[in-house]
Amino acid sequence: MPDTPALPRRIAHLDMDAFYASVELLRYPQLKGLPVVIGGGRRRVDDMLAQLQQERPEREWTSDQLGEIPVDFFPVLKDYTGRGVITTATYAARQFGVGSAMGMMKAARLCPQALLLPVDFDEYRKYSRQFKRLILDIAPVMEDRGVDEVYIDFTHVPGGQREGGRVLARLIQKSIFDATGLTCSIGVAPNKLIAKMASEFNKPGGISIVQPEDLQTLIWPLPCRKINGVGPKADEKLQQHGIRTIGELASRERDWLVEHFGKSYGAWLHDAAWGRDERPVVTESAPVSMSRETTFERDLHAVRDKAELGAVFTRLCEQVAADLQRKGYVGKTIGIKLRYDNFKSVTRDQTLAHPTADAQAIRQTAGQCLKRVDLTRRLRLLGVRVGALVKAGDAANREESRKIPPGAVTPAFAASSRAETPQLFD
Ligand code: TTP
Ligand code: MG
Ligand code: MG
Repeated sequence: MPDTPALPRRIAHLDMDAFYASVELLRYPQLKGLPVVIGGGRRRVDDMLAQLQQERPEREWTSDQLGEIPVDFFPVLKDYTGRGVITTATYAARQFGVGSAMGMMKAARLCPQALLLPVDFDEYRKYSRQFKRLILDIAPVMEDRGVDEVYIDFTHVPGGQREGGRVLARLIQKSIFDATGLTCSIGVAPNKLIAKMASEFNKPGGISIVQPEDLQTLIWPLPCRKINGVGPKADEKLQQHGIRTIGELASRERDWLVEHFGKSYGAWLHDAAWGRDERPVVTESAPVSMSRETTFERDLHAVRDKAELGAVFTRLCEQVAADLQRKGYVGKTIGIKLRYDNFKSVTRDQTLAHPTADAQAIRQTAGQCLKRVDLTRRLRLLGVRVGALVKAGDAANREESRKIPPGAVTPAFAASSRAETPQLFD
């Protein structure tokens, strides 16, 4: 008997559609189809109801009537002033050119009538956990890639090979929609790299199947930037060499790419352009962030207890850095958390251009965050957090780690951190 041939690898990438906005529309179905953007403060539903009660006292407003709130009660983008940034926008708003990471004032010029809703991370995390649980019930080999996306290994799942994965993808979409009312898009391909690109092909609500023989027709026409791991810097450099599409990248000799982009990144670019990627789907859920915090024996004051606070702060940064290095992660969102003597907490974060696990770099950025909080009150707790983690050796991260070796502090960094340290708690 000949051996049964091994099944071809079928890897899915699933990404929720307009995730934060779609979760908001579950509580405010009256906004369906309208341009809506999510951003600005973290106003709570309770505050909104209180305001509603004040402005429209003719009836009682409770949290189970959110769907009855008149559309004209919601704030619109044109009335917004400030420096807030949009986290995401509904597809109706995207038609006006509005999207993630855009400043809200700019978005207001493009789509003044868009409704503006505050972010509610707890709610998004709740739905995030729910849709991932639903997937795991159907396909057990799943890799968590953040709040709204996962990779799923379809290879050995019943139905996972049928129509290239379309049958299973449809089942997962239906299961998520029936349980939550949320839609997602799925790409199924021979590996993660292509699956990630494919999930974007038919957003929202799409399924895209890519077979190895589709490389030339479906992948090569795309701009290099669509490769997860080609950032703006690498893309700019590729363009300087006249390489715009993945096909143009594929036509370059591997040696040429190595010569111009370094041994590791150059070789990786070549493999990526030829659709080669052997990374497994890793089920162990990767941490999203790592943090250290400490509650003081007695409440400390930023000026009077400056030395003590400064030392604690540095130690927390060193501990987080050590945690990251031990577990092999780097992260680029550096955050702080304070709790005041009145038990009110505040957090601030700042995102670096490159992920790091370096204590000094963390200390420097966390210090910047500290400048953005009120330090006149006494503090009872201080915490430092590094988020947006990626594995230190990930392909997606190679470009950065090549430019900034782990642990290295650029001269600019070192100089500014020297200048800033003494003023931190002033
Ligand atoms: P994405 O999956 O990139 O975007 P999306 O789900 O809103 O829309 P799409 O249909 O194109 O997938 O990001 C998931 C969530 O992460 C998004 O809803 C909000 C948040 N986010 C930010 O807060 N800032 C950002 O710059 C981006 C890109 C996303
Ligand atoms: Mg999404
Ligand atoms: Mg996503």
